[in-house]
Amino acid sequence: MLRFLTAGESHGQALVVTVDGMPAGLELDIDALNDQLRRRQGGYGRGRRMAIESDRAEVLAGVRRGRTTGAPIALLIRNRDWVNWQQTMHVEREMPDGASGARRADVTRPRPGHADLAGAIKYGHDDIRDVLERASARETAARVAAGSLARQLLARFGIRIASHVSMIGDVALPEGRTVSFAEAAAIPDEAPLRCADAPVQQQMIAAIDRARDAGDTLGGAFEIIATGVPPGLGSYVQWDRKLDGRLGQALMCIHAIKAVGIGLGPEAAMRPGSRVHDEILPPQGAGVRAAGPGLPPAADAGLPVRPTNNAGGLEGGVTNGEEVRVSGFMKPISTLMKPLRSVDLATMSPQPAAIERSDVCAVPAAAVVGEAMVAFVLADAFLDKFGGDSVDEIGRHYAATAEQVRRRFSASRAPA
Ligand code: EPS
Repeated sequence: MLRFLTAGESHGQALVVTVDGMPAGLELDIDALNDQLRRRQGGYGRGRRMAIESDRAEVLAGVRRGRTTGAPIALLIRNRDWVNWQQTMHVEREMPDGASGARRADVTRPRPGHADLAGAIKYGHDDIRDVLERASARETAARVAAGSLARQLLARFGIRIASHVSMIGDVALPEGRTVSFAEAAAIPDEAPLRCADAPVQQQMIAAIDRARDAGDTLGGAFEIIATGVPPGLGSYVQWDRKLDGRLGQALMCIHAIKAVGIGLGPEAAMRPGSRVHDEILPPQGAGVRAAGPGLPPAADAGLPVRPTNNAGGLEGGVTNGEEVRVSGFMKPISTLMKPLRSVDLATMSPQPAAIERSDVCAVPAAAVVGEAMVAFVLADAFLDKFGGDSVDEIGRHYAATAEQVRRRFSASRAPA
């Protein structure tokens, strides 16, 4: 239903993204969208590039007088670094007159862990720059822009998304420490690593400093929490409709993500069933709870109570009305200032891997990208269930379903 495609090279002119399937009548908050772009640029451990960029989206299509029209939405994010790269990245066959920046030598020594080697083999490139420019995580700025549109649609129905960084290298939140949605949402965007625990965050910063001093890099983990998610998104009836599978894909396809967990994640495999599954208790009053000021009734009002949420809000690939919790695990960035062994593809001789300007750690940025991807998948599943061509139409369907769920679990049916 909802889909997006991006284009753009890391040091090309711009990133572009087309979002198709957004309903008509959504008020677009461009400042909120740009705030998300700014959040993605932050985090301790980022490299010098982020001092050059100051990402802002320009809306080219699909919005008129501040509202979506139902047409595809096209957004453009310019690369400010382009002025430094025109001689290397020009589109024209010959170098255009007046092209600025430096003419850089070909990249021929693939970095282990990066798309460099696999991409050069696949597309037959001699200059690995043809691979790395598109494989770069710069592309995630476009995803955050697309995700922000999805997020604005979800917010219209009381669904909100936050994240926090739970691990950098081997420095992690203590075992069993659950971060509430409110806690994650209250972490200031300026917090160096957006970790919910200040002393742990200090240790994480020290770990990044040590890695930088050693010419090394660090990965880590983050958790995305979505609250206000109605029950019934996704389905158990077919493999490609299971929402946990779709969320897994949405996080796995973020650069450098190597594993995804839902709720307890891998921990669930180590515990007996009695310590994994979330018990079901009778509903506690079936009052109609508004999803927020001026919003329709929450679709989870009056549901049976779940004392725990180890399932991360998903059972059988279907949302159960609890918070959706998804974690992403990121490997360390592949560009090492103290490079690993590689081979020069021009000569096939052993050589250290290429060194490109890069980040030491980008886990906080990946968490913001994760929020965007989760928002996008949730919005798609939301439209799948409550679909319509305009926000008003979707709202009517949503309100009717919420009422039906509320009646089903209403106090009159519950034992005294
Ligand atoms: C990246 C390398 C660095 C990062 C970049 C991703 O860029 P540069 O090579 O220009 O220093 O800063 O991330 C971004 C530009 C971004 O916007 O996130 C890489 O090789 O993937």
